[in-house]
Amino acid sequence: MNIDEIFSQLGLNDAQINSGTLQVFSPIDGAQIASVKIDSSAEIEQKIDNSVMAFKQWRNVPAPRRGELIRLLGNILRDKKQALGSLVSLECGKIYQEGLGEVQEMIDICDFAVGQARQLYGLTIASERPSHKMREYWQPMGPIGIISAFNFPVAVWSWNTALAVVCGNSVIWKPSEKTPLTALACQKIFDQAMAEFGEDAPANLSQVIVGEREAGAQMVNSKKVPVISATGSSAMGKIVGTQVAERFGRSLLELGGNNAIIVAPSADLNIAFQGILFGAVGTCGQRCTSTRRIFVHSDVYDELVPKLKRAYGQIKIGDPLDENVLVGPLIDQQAYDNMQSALQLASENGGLITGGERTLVQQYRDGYYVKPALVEMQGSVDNVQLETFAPILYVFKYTDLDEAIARQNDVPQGLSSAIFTRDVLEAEIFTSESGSDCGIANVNIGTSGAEIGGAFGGEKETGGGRESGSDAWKVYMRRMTSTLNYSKELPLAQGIKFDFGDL
Ligand code: UN1
Repeated sequence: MNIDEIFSQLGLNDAQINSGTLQVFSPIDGAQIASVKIDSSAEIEQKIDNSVMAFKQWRNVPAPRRGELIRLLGNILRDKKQALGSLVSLECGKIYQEGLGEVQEMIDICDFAVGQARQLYGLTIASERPSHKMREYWQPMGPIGIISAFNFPVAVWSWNTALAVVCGNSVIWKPSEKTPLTALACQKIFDQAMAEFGEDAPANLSQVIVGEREAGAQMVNSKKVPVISATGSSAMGKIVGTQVAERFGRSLLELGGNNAIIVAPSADLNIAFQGILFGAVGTCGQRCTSTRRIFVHSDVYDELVPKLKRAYGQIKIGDPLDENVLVGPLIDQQAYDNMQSALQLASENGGLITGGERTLVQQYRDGYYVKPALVEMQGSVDNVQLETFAPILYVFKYTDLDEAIARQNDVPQGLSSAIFTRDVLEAEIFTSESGSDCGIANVNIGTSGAEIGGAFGGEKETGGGRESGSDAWKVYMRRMTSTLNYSKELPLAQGIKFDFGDL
């Protein structure tokens, strides 16, 4: 599918993609593929007001009917999977298979949310008073602000939107300034679902704000937006979380990871090898769940690590739309520079580096293709604290499981983690209270590629938020506790007597 076909299948017309000042480049070759209009501050304010209006209407539509809109959205995504998957590849550089996978995550969360629309359950609670009932209601919150990153330019929006919408909220989305085209395409798809749905869907139920950091900040600081869901770096999340807290808003933060895999002596090394490779080099190391560190037991180190090094030397790097390619480009030069600085530091600290250099320079002068780097850390450095958003895998040796778990946990971030072991005791320890401290702790599965059915997110500087599956829907709703008296008396809780006598 060529670029014009992609745009036309996704309904992106010339006026939308060639009429603004925000230039959009494809990381494939650095060529400009569009220039889109940036929203002014007044336009953003208007969109926020529109969202409040849409919310006031939408909250009254019964939840199962709201689910119908998301069912339609999922169906259109099924139809447009190839086109949207291609645009994801074109705009953020991930390989086509992963672009398709990302759209599949959107479809999956839509299916999940449709079911959820009939399950917004609250508890009924036994009252301590006679002839009283206590129950919980879950009510919608209002406009939900979504800030997303370039690396999952569409799935993260859908995790938030599918649930927020069935919960009765409106949404406003500020995508990464590096990937506005996929956002505009999603808006088109959403509009199509709205048109098929009928008149009870209010205008502006979902809107996109195009802009840079200040555009997001305006939404973050608006009291009209009660929930902000932000995905990106820990540095960004610290600012967003603080600003939202200052106005007593609610934030859902999904920030950096520094994810590790432990390879135990009993591991099936064949699947460990595959899990490590996918986690470390997949998406060119630009997932928040990418594998950044491995702790390999000394008994299996000499079998596994040389095999990984050989694979690193052979991995097919190139145009992400070529189906033989496994590793596409980094997003931009900045990402490349950051990678080189991290490797420089690793080398100064005695790290033994395989790969890491730029490649395909002749072919793509403005595309930043790199050989994934594997760094064997020896000597005194027994951990790496910083997340670099690039394919760098730090390899460490260990001998004692408790010590490996302690090192795995001893970083500021707490997103994803994994152990490869066939020893059931080790597996249980890893997922116990004294095991991994991350939001995700897998056994015989790598750190990346989570399914949408589980709650997704992590602890510490990862921000503590959970989105997508399980009961993550609750973050988009407020809990109302209601006690109802069906007697002719007014007994007080805690047995308090408050006798007025005869007045
Ligand atoms: C992200 O990188 O921001 O678990 C999200 C995964 C994907 C989501 C990653 N399902 O790798």
